[in-house]
Amino acid sequence: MKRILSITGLLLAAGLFFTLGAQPAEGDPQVTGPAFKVFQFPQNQIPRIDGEFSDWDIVPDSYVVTTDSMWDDSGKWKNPDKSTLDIKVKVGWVKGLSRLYFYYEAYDNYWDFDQLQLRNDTFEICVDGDLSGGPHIDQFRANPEGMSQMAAFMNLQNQHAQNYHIFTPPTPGKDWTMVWGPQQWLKEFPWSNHAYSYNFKHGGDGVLRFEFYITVYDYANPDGPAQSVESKFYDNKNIGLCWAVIDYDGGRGNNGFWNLSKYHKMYGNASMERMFTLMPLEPQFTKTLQAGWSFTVIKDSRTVVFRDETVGKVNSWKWDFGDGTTSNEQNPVHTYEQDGSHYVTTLFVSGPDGEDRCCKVWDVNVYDRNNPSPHPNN
Ligand SMILES: [Ca+2]
Ligand SMILES: [Ca+2]
Ligand SMILES: [Ca+2]
Repeated sequence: MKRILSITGLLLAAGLFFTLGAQPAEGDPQVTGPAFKVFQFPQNQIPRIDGEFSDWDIVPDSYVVTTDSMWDDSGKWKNPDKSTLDIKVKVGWVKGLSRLYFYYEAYDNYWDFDQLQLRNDTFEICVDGDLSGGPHIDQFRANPEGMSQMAAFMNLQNQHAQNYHIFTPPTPGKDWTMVWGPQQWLKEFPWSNHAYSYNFKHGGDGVLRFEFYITVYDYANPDGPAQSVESKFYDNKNIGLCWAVIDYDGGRGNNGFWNLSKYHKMYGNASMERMFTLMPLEPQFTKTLQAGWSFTVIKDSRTVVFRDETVGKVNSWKWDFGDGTTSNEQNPVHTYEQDGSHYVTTLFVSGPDGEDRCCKVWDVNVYDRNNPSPHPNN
């Protein structure tokens, strides 16, 4: 009898593994389907985290992810039912920061937030800024025989992908989120910030609106941000991101675990997240022609490699190096005759959409310490 029970147990466990633990396979629509889009805010229009949401109006509808893209993992609901939960999410980024901004709007028929514990209506997010995939919670560690769960918690949990349980809204007096790992600094300002707006009490129905940002790490060290590596964000980068809404509606357990992934275990295995693309600026936020350039000085020389970084169509370039000489090459290499720290260097471009220029004052400094020039330009 005991043996039969254990076989049944094994079969049950195997069944659970296949329904909950299977890896996304090649050809799976979750893997091959189009990526969701992360809106790029212009640098002078990033959201202010203040509970006022007009800063999100510039995000086009094509970026909105709704309840219709989600599955209920708990088995209670076959299809999304907007009478129990209806959400709308916008995600944004801005060039120069490794932050993800979120706008979260949700209708719930029963807002459950009266307990000082994990139980709370929750927006759970998992993010994997370099798409490394793989387990990021202790119980999914690869070597359970060789490493205790607590050691795995300290050495694995939340490091290469991060999980946040965000309370929507938090029970009064409770912190806004549970960061599931030993990196509690992640939920502090300036690594994150948040603001809610709602007008209901525990047990009531209504709409909650919420904006927040998080900072994404390829490696998040428990000791703090100085020991950690922020993700690098750039146009068209694909990242891993997923969320679930755990909807408590007053009963004993939850009344739905609405997941953007088909794989329940996305909460601890980044390979089960969804793909999101950090989009370039929408055309209405870009100039058709924007001159730009960067440079590198060859060490201990007066030779400078200039790189054109103009955005837009260009027919002709003119560089003024600030020493009385010019060039019409796109990416010139120029050797200054005099050492100097006061050169004013300008790139002029023209094309079918007009003209532009980019001037840098005293940025280009050259000094050949082995062979200093007799008449430095300063
Ligand atoms: Ca705002
Ligand atoms: Ca509900
Ligand atoms: Ca609820």
